[in-house]
Amino acid sequence: MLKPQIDVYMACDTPWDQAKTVLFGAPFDSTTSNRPGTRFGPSALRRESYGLETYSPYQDRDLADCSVLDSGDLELSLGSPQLALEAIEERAAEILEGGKLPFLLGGEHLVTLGAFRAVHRRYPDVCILHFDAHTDLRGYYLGVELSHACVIRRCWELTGDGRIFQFGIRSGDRSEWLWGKDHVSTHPFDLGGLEEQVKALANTPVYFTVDLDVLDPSVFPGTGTPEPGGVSFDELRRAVTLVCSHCNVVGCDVNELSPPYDPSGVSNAVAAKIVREMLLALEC
Ligand SMILES: [Mn+2]
Repeated sequence: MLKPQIDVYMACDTPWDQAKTVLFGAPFDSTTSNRPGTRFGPSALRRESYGLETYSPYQDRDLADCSVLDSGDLELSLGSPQLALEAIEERAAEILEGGKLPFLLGGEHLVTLGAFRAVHRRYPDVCILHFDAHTDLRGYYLGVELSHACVIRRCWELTGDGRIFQFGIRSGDRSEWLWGKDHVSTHPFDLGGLEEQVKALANTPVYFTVDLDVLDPSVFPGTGTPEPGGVSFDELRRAVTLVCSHCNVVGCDVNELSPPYDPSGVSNAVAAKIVREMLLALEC
């Protein structure tokens, strides 16, 4: 069920029939292990978007010329990851059935699994490009399978080996790194190797998941599990633009903005601007 809509991301008010890309929020943070608060991410990001321009001088494109609908936030069962994921999957499937691109705003990273299930059903050969500080490859975390720390492992159960490409990773349990060597492709510490990977995926549908904690915490402190040693804003901006303009992106998400941990509000602006650059690059 969608909540009554109050705000939309700037200029993203295209009617459903004409929309090519549909934003939807999943304000869910129930499995967050360190610092909760990402449930406030989608609304903070929308509000902050009004402090930005719709025009991007980087891409010489304007959101006012794009066909994006912000369809609001899902009303999710915060006590049940299973039910929350089902609701996210159902919404992503509706958007795909309408011939549109689902663009999910988290929430903690577990929300990716809901959207990815729907995308994978429609595109069984889909690959994942995954930007993150963390591997998220645990089999279980604190005794549960449905955890933000396990989300990419759950996605791998759908894709199988050789279809997940991680970038910026600089944290994980030793067992996750060892397991990952045999099953996924992990580019540690930064976004090096992305251009080659994008070229290699030219004819493949791609699900693109951006955990904003791939950024250095000095740029982006507003997140649940900050991990020093991350990339700069401009490195991430260039990378998301490359992926969104050159890959066949069939679903994407931006997650892990947790506004309470950045009283300056700058993290909200960082997230809103990354979303703007992604939307503009996807539409071209
Ligand atoms: Mn992370």
